[in-house]
Parts: sequence; structure tokens; C-alpha cells
Amino acid sequence: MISDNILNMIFSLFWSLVTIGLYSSVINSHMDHEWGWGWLRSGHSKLSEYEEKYAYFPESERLQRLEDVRRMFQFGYDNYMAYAYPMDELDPIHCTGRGSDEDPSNLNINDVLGDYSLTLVDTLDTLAILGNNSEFKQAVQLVIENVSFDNNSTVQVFESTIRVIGGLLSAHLLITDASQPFGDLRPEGYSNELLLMAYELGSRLLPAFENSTTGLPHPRIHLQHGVPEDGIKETCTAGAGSLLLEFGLLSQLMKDPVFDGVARRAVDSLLASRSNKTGLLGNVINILSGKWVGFQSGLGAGSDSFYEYLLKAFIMFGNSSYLESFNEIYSNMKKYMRRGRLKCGSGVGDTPMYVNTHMDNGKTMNTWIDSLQVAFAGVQVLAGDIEEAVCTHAISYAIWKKYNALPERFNWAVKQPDVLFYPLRPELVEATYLLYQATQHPYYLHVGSHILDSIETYCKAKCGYATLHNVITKTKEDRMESFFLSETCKYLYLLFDKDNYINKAFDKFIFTTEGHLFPLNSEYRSKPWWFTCEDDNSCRSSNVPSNESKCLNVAQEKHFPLPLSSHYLEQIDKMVGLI
Ligand SMILES: *[C@@H]1O[C@H](CO)[C@@H](O)[C@H](O)[C@H]1NC(C)=O
Ligand SMILES: *[C@@H]1O[C@H](CO)[C@@H](O)[C@H](O)[C@H]1NC(C)=O
Ligand SMILES: *[C@@H]1O[C@H](CO)[C@@H](O)[C@H](O)[C@H]1NC(C)=O
Ligand SMILES: *[C@@H]1O[C@H](CO)[C@@H](O)[C@H](O)[C@H]1NC(C)=O
Ligand SMILES: *[C@@H]1O[C@H](CO)[C@@H](O)[C@H](O)[C@H]1NC(C)=O
Ligand SMILES: *[C@@H]1O[C@H](CO)[C@@H](O)[C@H](O)[C@H]1NC(C)=O
Ligand SMILES: *[C@@H]1O[C@H](CO)[C@@H](O)[C@H](O)[C@H]1NC(C)=O
Ligand SMILES: CC(=O)N[C@H]1CO[C@H](CO)[C@@H](O)[C@@H]1O
Repeated sequence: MISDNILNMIFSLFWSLVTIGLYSSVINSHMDHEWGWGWLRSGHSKLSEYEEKYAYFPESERLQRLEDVRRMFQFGYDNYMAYAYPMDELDPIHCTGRGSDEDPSNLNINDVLGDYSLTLVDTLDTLAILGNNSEFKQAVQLVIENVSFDNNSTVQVFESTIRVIGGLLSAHLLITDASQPFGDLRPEGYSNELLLMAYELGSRLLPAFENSTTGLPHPRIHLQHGVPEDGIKETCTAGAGSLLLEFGLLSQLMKDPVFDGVARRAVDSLLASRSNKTGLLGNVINILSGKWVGFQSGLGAGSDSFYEYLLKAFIMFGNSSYLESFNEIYSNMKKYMRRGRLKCGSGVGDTPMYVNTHMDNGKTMNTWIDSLQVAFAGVQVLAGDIEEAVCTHAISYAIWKKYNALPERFNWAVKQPDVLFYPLRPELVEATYLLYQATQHPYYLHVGSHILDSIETYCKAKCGYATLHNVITKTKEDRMESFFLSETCKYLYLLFDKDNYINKAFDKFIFTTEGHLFPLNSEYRSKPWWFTCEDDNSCRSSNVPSNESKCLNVAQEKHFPLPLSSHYLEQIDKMVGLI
């Protein structure tokens, strides 16, 4: 019960912040007659360029964009099914499929491709969210009949957990949800096959934790033989420490504590390895010695989902020690990693930005922003720190505006990319969607619309959407990662689909770091499942009580001041060298 109360607290905190934000918007909009729509319509030019551009998003255009996202998804999905399935990924330029690579050292491919129809498994819940129930059911049948994990592949524990176990569990819970809020998603004769598949894959990953005195998992596993001989003994923080949601849920649903146990032990081990000077973590650690070998502390690649899962594990399972850890680390980040003025939306000074620092002293280690770190804006929204999220997001969007894509690394000191590719990643869209949910500001619809146009213009290939090899020259690479259909399209769709069930009940769900939809269920939080859940029903019945989203009560046509004043947006555009 205690954890329930805490959970309600965080939700009310979240909602009260949202409401405060809206309240001030509404107050400001009382001045509409002076400087709002009247001005726009009567041709006065008192609004700044930014305000004119972002203040309003017509309903007809929203509907058009929604249709555009649906077409984008359909084109990618149909081509995957036609040219690639049952292989893992679609090569959108040569119209063929791709599975694990013969060369075991090709980790870029083999970490994610396990010859298990990855794209299909990863995309199941997107089909449900887009409302294609018949295709969802058919795809579930294909997965049940044709996907095997008894395979000669070495995969990364983290990637196969978030993409495959997450995808299977999410689809399983959509199918077994008694209220079927998305319409009928139950394939004929379904009897928990997806859950059992997730259990099988989870069990194949477990040797990663064996004989590890530190509790940190080996980063890779051969699906048939366990820990690969001569395997690498170093793991990134995110890889070892972001299994909590999928493993925790697997334990609860299967009533087998082992998954939850190993995932938590790995997190505890990482938390115990924090620097005793800054309280921060590095990005790479040796699993045998427990010693850091990468000392960079940052928001991006190698670390991102570790922070995310501390907060989300608390929300999902109600263990407040995760929230405490998150809060401690977040405040250390603000102390050591954050640069710039005190507040995002007021005051003077540089735009607030989180830089990559040395874990032991907070000194700036390099001057790049990597493309993954914008996902932290979503974490900040979830933590109720919306003002801060606005700046985190705005910086990455400014970079997008400059290249019509997000380079993997952008060097803010020289205002140029350090690493040039863009593999259709979802993080900017995800943050855009979550900020739109929190603020209902049309600015974010414009952002989503721009991203959609860029992808359509620069990434579309003969049979799907392709990775950009170079964001400047816009040359393509023959790869469409599974997260494009799974996440990028899902978040874009949800951004424009204001009537989607999730947008009316989004305090009933949480998105995993792979964008999979997990229901929040008080049974997962309030009681330790291993001695209270006597049967399936008692474990699944009650959802979190929810109130209608307060955001939806705000009239569409209201004039909102920008989430960040024009002069700050201009400052950011200058900072990235756009203007
Ligand atoms: C498994 O894959 C490895 C690496 O591609 C290959 O060398 C080996 O022959 C394969 N084994 C079997 C039984 O197919
Ligand atoms: C559902 O998916 C199938 C296969 O991609 C497609 O042919 C069909 O048009 C889709 N239906 C809807 C309503 O989107
Ligand atoms: C999927 O499995 C079914 C039944 O086992 C089989 O008939 C079908 O050919 C398989 N499809 C593919 C694409 O592998
Ligand atoms: C763990 O140690 C036992 C006993 O030494 C050994 O049999 C087993 O293969 C080891 N497992 C791994 C994954 O290294
Ligand atoms: C802090 O950590 C360093 C290196 O990990 C260690 O040598 C030192 O003894 C620790 N200091 C304290 C006060 O625990
Ligand atoms: C919460 O998590 C911590 C860290 O893993 C653990 O020590 C503690 O027992 C957990 N508390 C509950 C109530 O499960
Ligand atoms: C929902 O709203 C009612 C009335 O405003 C309030 O009493 C209740 O605590 C709210 N529930 C949640 C979960 O926020
Ligand atoms: C070696 C092995 O078992 N390969 C399997 C990998 O997965 C595919 C698709 O599930 C199977 O067709 C292979 O037999």
C-alpha cells in the first residue's frame, strides 16, 4: 500500500506540474484579444517568426499527417513482409532480407539480429496501436508458428531483451487484457504462447549472469551454447542495468523470481560502483572485476536507459529505492553534468545542456551531444521536470532542423557532426510525443510534422526507409533497423492520433526503452507477487485508477505562448550553427 501511495504521489506531482503549465498558458491566453489570433488574422506582425510558425496547427493538417504516418508504416511493413520476413531486417534498397552475419566479429549486426524475425516481433504492438487488429492477429500467429530461439546466433543480452522479450510480453498482455481496449486482439486459440516464448528466450539469456561475482551480466550470449568463448568481459552501463522492466515483468507473469533477481542484482552492483566523489557512473565496466574502464558520464549511448529504467522500474513496480537512486543521480547530473543558465525558460546565460563529463570529477570529457540523449527529455517529463525537458528536446530539434536528420554525434564546440549517420532512430520523436502529451502545445506537432517530412524526403528507398549514411550528403545505407517500424512510426502515429486509446489513458501504460507498451497494474506494485498471486486473475485484474487526462480539456484553438520564448529558441538555433 505504501508503494501505491508513493505512486499516486508521483502521478499527482506529474499532473499538477502539467496543470500548472497549462494554467499559466491559459492565463496568458486571456490576452489573446491583444496579441493572439486576432493579430495573426489581421496581419499584424507583432508575433515573432517563431510564434507565427509554431503557435497553431490546423486540425485538417493533423488528420493529413496521421494518414501520412500510416502510409509510411504500411510501406515499410508491407515491404518487410514481402521481401525480408522471416529474416530479421529489411534491406530497403536491395529489397532483400538480412539475418545474423557470418562474421562473428560483426557486432553491429549480430548484437541485434538473432535469426528470430526481429522486425516482426518488435512491431507487434505497433500494429495494435495503429488499429490493424487483423494483421496483429496474423502476425502473432506467424511469430508463434515460425520463430525459434534454438538458433546459432550470438546476440547482445540487452538488445534481445528490449526488442524481443519486450515485444513478446507487450503483445501477450494486449491479447490477455480482459477489457480489450484496442478492440479484439485475441488470436484464435491463444494460450500464452508469446509469454512462453519470452520465458524461453529469457532462460537462454540467463547464463550471462552465471558465475559473475559482481552480478553484472556478460554482454553477449550464444542462444544455444551460453556465454561465448573468448567473449568480451566489458559491458556498458545501459546494457547491464536496463533489464528491470522486461525481466521484472517476466518474473511476475511466470512466477519465477530468478529474472527479477538477476536484473536487480546487476542494478545494485552498478549503483554500488558509483564514484564516491560525484555519485555518477561511468559508461563501461568490467564484469569480472567490477572496475570501470570507461569513465564518461553522460546522458547518451551506453548510459541512457539505465537512468530511464530506475525511474520506470519505480513506476512499474513501486520499489521506492529505485526512485531514491534516480533522484540522487539526477541531482548529481545537475550538479556535475549540467552547464548553462539556472532555468531553461527564464534568466540569462547559455542554454542549459548536459555534457559528457568524467565520472570522478565532473570535468568535461568531450564536446559532443549524441543522438540518443534526447530520450532523456522523455525521462524528465516522466519525472515532472517539464521545463528542463523543453530545453533538452529543443537542442536536438535545432540539430534536426540543420540537417533534416540527427547525426549520431554532433560536436557543439565546432557546430559540426562528429559521426554522420542517422539510422532512423526514434528518440527525438519519442521526446516530442511525450512533451506534446505533457503540454499539448502545437509546437510539438510542427516538430513531428517536420521529422515526418524529412524521413519521407531523404530516407525513403525502393522498398522501405533507409538509414542515412551521411546526414550532410544524404547518402543512404541499405538498412532499416527494427526500431523504425516499432518505435519511430509508433510515436509519430501517437503524436498525431489524438483519439488513440493510449492518449486518453496514458497513465495506464508505460513505454519501455524500445517503445513497447507495458500496462501499469497495481498488482505488479503493491504486493510481492511470489506470495500473494495465487492465480492468474488475482495478478492481472485491477488497473491503476485513472482520471481523464486533464490536458485534453484545453481547447485546441487557444493561443499558447511557445514552450520556450522566441529569443531562447533563437539562441539554440545559433548555438548549433543553424542561423
Ligand atoms: C554457427 O555460426 C558460426 C558463425 O557464423 C559458424 O562458424 C558455424 O559453422 C555455425 N554452426 C552451425 C552448426 O551452423
Ligand atoms: C492491415 O495490414 C495489412 C497488411 O499490411 C494491410 O494490407 C491492410 O491494409 C491493413 N489494414 C489497415 C486497416 O490498415
Ligand atoms: C510458418 O509456419 C507454417 C507452419 O509451420 C508454415 O506452413 C509456413 O510456411 C511458415 N512460413 C514461413 C514464412 O516460414
Ligand atoms: C559456471 O561455473 C561452473 C562451475 O565452475 C561451470 O560448470 C559453468 O560452466 C560456469 N558457467 C558459465 C556461464 O561460465
Ligand atoms: C573512493 O574511491 C576510490 C577509488 O575507487 C578509493 O581509492 C577511495 O579509497 C575511496 N574513498 C573513500 C573515502 O571511500
Ligand atoms: C527494493 O529494491 C532494493 C534494491 O534492489 C531491495 O534491496 C529492496 O528489498 C526492494 N524492496 C522491496 C519492497 O521489494
Ligand atoms: C481522480 O479525481 C478525483 C476527484 O478529483 C480524486 O478524488 C482522485 O484522487 C483522483 N484519482 C487519481 C488516481 O488521481
Ligand atoms: C541453426 C538453427 O537452428 N537455425 C534456425 C534459426 O532460426 C530460423 C528461423 O527461426 C530457422 O529456420 C533455423 O533453422
